[in-house]
Amino acid sequence: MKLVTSLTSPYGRKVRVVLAEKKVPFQLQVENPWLPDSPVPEINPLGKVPVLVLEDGVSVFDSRVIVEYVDHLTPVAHLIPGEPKSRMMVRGVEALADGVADAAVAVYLEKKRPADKQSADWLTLQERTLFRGLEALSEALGEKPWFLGNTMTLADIACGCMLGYLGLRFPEIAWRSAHPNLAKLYDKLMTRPSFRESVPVV
Ligand code: GSF
Repeated sequence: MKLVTSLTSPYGRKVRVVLAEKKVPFQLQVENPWLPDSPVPEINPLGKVPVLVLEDGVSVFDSRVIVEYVDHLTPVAHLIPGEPKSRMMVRGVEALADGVADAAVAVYLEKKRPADKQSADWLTLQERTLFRGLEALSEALGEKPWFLGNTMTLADIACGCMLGYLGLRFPEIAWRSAHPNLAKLYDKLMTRPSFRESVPVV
Protein backbone atom coordinates (compact mmCIF):
# COMPACT_ATOMS: atom_id res chain seq x y z
CA MET A 1 0.00 0.00 0.00
CA LYS A 2 1.01 3.59 -0.59
CA LEU A 3 0.63 6.54 1.76
CA VAL A 4 0.29 9.88 0.02
CA THR A 5 1.04 12.78 2.37
CA SER A 6 3.09 15.91 2.91
CA LEU A 7 6.00 15.81 5.37
CA THR A 8 4.46 18.60 7.46
CA SER A 9 0.92 17.25 7.92
CA PRO A 10 0.14 16.34 11.56
CA TYR A 11 -2.57 13.97 10.28
CA GLY A 12 -0.12 12.36 7.87
CA ARG A 13 2.38 11.92 10.70
CA LYS A 14 -0.31 10.26 12.83
CA VAL A 15 -0.84 7.69 10.07
CA ARG A 16 2.90 7.15 9.57
CA VAL A 17 3.39 6.54 13.30
CA VAL A 18 0.48 4.08 13.38
CA LEU A 19 1.80 2.19 10.32
CA ALA A 20 5.27 2.00 11.92
CA GLU A 21 3.96 0.92 15.34
CA LYS A 22 1.81 -1.77 13.70
CA LYS A 23 4.81 -2.80 11.54
CA VAL A 24 2.75 -2.53 8.35
CA PRO A 25 5.03 -1.98 5.34
CA PHE A 26 4.11 0.91 3.05
CA GLN A 27 5.48 3.11 0.32
CA LEU A 28 5.61 6.86 0.99
CA GLN A 29 4.62 9.30 -1.74
CA VAL A 30 5.25 12.91 -0.74
CA GLU A 31 2.81 15.43 -2.23
CA ASN A 32 1.99 19.05 -1.51
CA PRO A 33 -1.83 19.29 -1.73
CA TRP A 34 -1.69 23.10 -2.07
CA LEU A 35 0.04 23.08 -5.48
CA PRO A 36 -2.33 23.78 -8.41
CA ASP A 37 -1.12 20.67 -10.29
CA SER A 38 -1.26 18.37 -7.23
CA PRO A 39 -2.40 14.82 -8.09
CA VAL A 40 -4.17 14.54 -4.69
CA PRO A 41 -7.70 15.45 -5.97
CA GLU A 42 -7.50 12.41 -8.29
CA ILE A 43 -7.27 10.08 -5.30
CA ASN A 44 -9.25 12.12 -2.77
CA PRO A 45 -12.11 14.34 -4.00
CA LEU A 46 -11.56 16.51 -0.90
CA GLY A 47 -8.05 17.31 -2.16
CA LYS A 48 -6.47 16.63 1.22
CA VAL A 49 -3.67 14.47 2.53
CA PRO A 50 -3.13 11.90 3.97
CA VAL A 51 -4.59 9.31 1.60
CA LEU A 52 -3.81 5.60 1.84
CA VAL A 53 -3.99 3.86 -1.55
CA LEU A 54 -4.51 0.10 -1.24
CA GLU A 55 -3.12 -2.58 -3.58
CA ASP A 56 -6.49 -2.80 -5.38
CA GLY A 57 -6.52 0.97 -5.95
CA VAL A 58 -9.04 1.83 -3.21
CA SER A 59 -8.34 5.24 -1.65
CA VAL A 60 -8.77 5.55 2.10
CA PHE A 61 -9.17 8.95 3.78
CA ASP A 62 -9.26 10.87 6.12
CA SER A 63 -6.63 10.07 8.78
CA ARG A 64 -9.22 8.79 11.28
CA VAL A 65 -10.56 6.25 8.78
CA ILE A 66 -7.02 5.23 7.81
CA VAL A 67 -5.87 4.60 11.40
CA GLU A 68 -9.01 2.59 12.16
CA TYR A 69 -8.31 0.41 9.10
CA VAL A 70 -4.59 -0.01 9.86
CA ASP A 71 -5.21 -0.85 13.51
CA HIS A 72 -7.41 -3.75 12.39
CA LEU A 73 -4.90 -5.10 9.86
CA THR A 74 -2.82 -6.95 12.44
CA PRO A 75 -3.94 -8.35 15.76
CA VAL A 76 -0.79 -7.18 17.57
CA ALA A 77 -0.22 -3.94 19.48
CA HIS A 78 -3.73 -2.52 19.23
CA LEU A 79 -3.72 1.26 19.43
CA ILE A 80 -7.51 1.62 19.62
CA PRO A 81 -9.13 -0.33 22.50
CA GLY A 82 -12.10 -2.58 21.78
CA GLU A 83 -14.00 -1.89 25.01
CA PRO A 84 -16.62 0.79 24.19
CA LYS A 85 -15.84 3.31 26.97
CA SER A 86 -12.06 3.09 26.53
CA ARG A 87 -12.47 3.32 22.77
CA MET A 88 -14.62 6.43 23.11
CA MET A 89 -12.04 8.03 25.44
CA VAL A 90 -9.15 7.35 23.06
CA ARG A 91 -11.04 8.55 20.00
CA GLY A 92 -12.25 11.56 21.97
CA VAL A 93 -8.68 12.63 22.73
CA GLU A 94 -7.80 12.06 19.07
CA ALA A 95 -10.71 14.31 18.03
CA LEU A 96 -9.49 16.98 20.47
CA ALA A 97 -5.89 16.79 19.25
CA ASP A 98 -6.96 16.81 15.58
CA GLY A 99 -9.23 19.79 16.34
CA VAL A 100 -6.29 21.72 17.81
CA ALA A 101 -4.29 20.81 14.70
CA ASP A 102 -7.19 22.06 12.51
CA ALA A 103 -7.13 25.41 14.34
CA ALA A 104 -3.32 25.62 14.03
CA VAL A 105 -3.45 24.84 10.28
CA ALA A 106 -6.19 27.50 9.87
CA VAL A 107 -4.02 30.11 11.65
CA TYR A 108 -0.98 29.15 9.57
CA LEU A 109 -2.89 29.47 6.30
CA GLU A 110 -4.55 32.76 7.29
CA LYS A 111 -1.17 34.25 8.20
CA LYS A 112 0.18 33.26 4.79
CA ARG A 113 -2.35 35.56 3.11
CA PRO A 114 -1.42 39.19 2.36
CA ALA A 115 -1.63 41.23 5.60
CA ASP A 116 -4.54 43.38 4.35
CA LYS A 117 -6.61 40.27 3.52
CA GLN A 118 -6.19 38.59 6.92
CA SER A 119 -9.11 38.59 9.34
CA ALA A 120 -8.12 39.46 12.90
CA ASP A 121 -11.46 38.10 14.19
CA TRP A 122 -10.95 34.76 12.43
CA LEU A 123 -7.39 34.50 13.78
CA THR A 124 -8.58 35.25 17.34
CA LEU A 125 -11.31 32.62 17.06
CA GLN A 126 -8.87 29.94 15.87
CA GLU A 127 -6.20 30.89 18.42
CA ARG A 128 -8.74 30.66 21.25
CA THR A 129 -9.72 27.20 20.05
CA LEU A 130 -6.06 26.21 19.91
CA PHE A 131 -5.29 27.33 23.48
CA ARG A 132 -8.55 25.92 24.90
CA GLY A 133 -7.77 22.60 23.22
CA LEU A 134 -4.24 22.48 24.65
CA GLU A 135 -5.64 23.21 28.12
CA ALA A 136 -8.21 20.41 27.76
CA LEU A 137 -5.59 17.92 26.57
CA SER A 138 -3.29 18.81 29.47
CA GLU A 139 -6.16 18.35 31.91
CA ALA A 140 -7.15 15.01 30.36
CA LEU A 141 -3.59 13.70 30.65
CA GLY A 142 -2.97 14.99 34.18
CA GLU A 143 -0.01 13.23 35.79
CA LYS A 144 -0.75 9.89 34.12
CA PRO A 145 1.98 8.29 31.97
CA TRP A 146 -0.45 7.90 29.02
CA PHE A 147 -3.94 9.22 28.27
CA LEU A 148 -5.42 5.79 28.90
CA GLY A 149 -4.04 2.81 30.78
CA ASN A 150 -0.45 1.64 30.91
CA THR A 151 0.44 1.66 27.23
CA MET A 152 0.57 4.13 24.37
CA THR A 153 -2.66 4.45 22.40
CA LEU A 154 -3.85 6.46 19.42
CA ALA A 155 -4.73 9.25 21.89
CA ASP A 156 -1.05 9.78 22.77
CA ILE A 157 -0.01 9.52 19.12
CA ALA A 158 -2.56 12.11 17.93
CA CYS A 159 -1.61 14.50 20.72
CA GLY A 160 2.11 14.06 19.97
CA CYS A 161 1.64 14.73 16.26
CA MET A 162 -0.29 17.92 16.98
CA LEU A 163 2.42 19.11 19.43
CA GLY A 164 5.12 18.37 16.84
CA TYR A 165 3.20 20.47 14.31
CA LEU A 166 3.00 23.39 16.78
CA GLY A 167 6.77 23.10 17.25
CA LEU A 168 7.25 23.33 13.49
CA ARG A 169 4.85 26.17 12.62
CA PHE A 170 4.56 28.10 15.88
CA PRO A 171 7.83 27.87 17.82
CA GLU A 172 6.72 31.03 19.66
CA ILE A 173 3.83 29.19 21.40
CA ALA A 174 5.15 28.29 24.85
CA TRP A 175 3.12 25.08 25.28
CA ARG A 176 6.05 23.33 26.98
CA SER A 177 6.19 25.74 29.92
CA ALA A 178 2.38 26.14 30.06
CA HIS A 179 1.82 22.38 30.06
CA PRO A 180 4.88 20.47 31.34
CA ASN A 181 2.89 17.22 31.34
CA LEU A 182 2.37 17.50 27.56
CA ALA A 183 6.09 18.26 27.13
CA LYS A 184 6.95 15.13 29.11
CA LEU A 185 4.61 13.07 26.93
CA TYR A 186 6.12 14.46 23.73
CA ASP A 187 9.68 13.76 24.92
CA LYS A 188 8.68 10.19 25.79
CA LEU A 189 7.06 9.70 22.37
CA MET A 190 10.22 11.02 20.71
CA THR A 191 12.24 8.13 22.15
CA ARG A 192 10.33 5.84 19.76
CA PRO A 193 11.65 5.25 16.22
CA SER A 194 8.09 5.79 14.84
CA PHE A 195 8.11 9.40 16.12
CA ARG A 196 11.78 10.13 15.46
CA GLU A 197 11.49 8.99 11.84
CA SER A 198 8.43 11.16 11.15
CA VAL A 199 9.55 14.54 12.55
CA PRO A 200 7.88 17.18 10.34
CA VAL A 201 10.18 18.91 7.87
CA VAL A 202 9.48 21.82 5.53
C1 GSF B 1 -7.49 16.73 7.66
C2 GSF B 1 -6.52 16.67 6.50
C3 GSF B 1 -5.97 18.03 6.13
O1 GSF B 1 -6.49 19.08 6.51
C4 GSF B 1 -7.54 14.26 8.21
O2 GSF B 1 -6.97 13.59 7.34
O3 GSF B 1 -7.55 13.93 9.39
N1 GSF B 1 -9.41 15.71 8.74
C5 GSF B 1 -8.36 15.49 7.78
N2 GSF B 1 -4.89 18.02 5.36
C6 GSF B 1 -4.33 19.25 4.84
C7 GSF B 1 -2.84 19.21 4.88
S1 GSF B 1 -2.28 19.50 6.44
O4 GSF B 1 -2.39 20.77 6.80
O5 GSF B 1 -2.26 18.41 7.17
C8 GSF B 1 -4.66 19.35 3.37
O6 GSF B 1 -4.44 18.38 2.65
N3 GSF B 1 -5.18 20.46 2.93
C9 GSF B 1 -5.45 20.68 1.52
C10 GSF B 1 -6.65 21.51 1.32
O7 GSF B 1 -6.87 21.87 0.17
O8 GSF B 1 -7.39 21.80 2.29
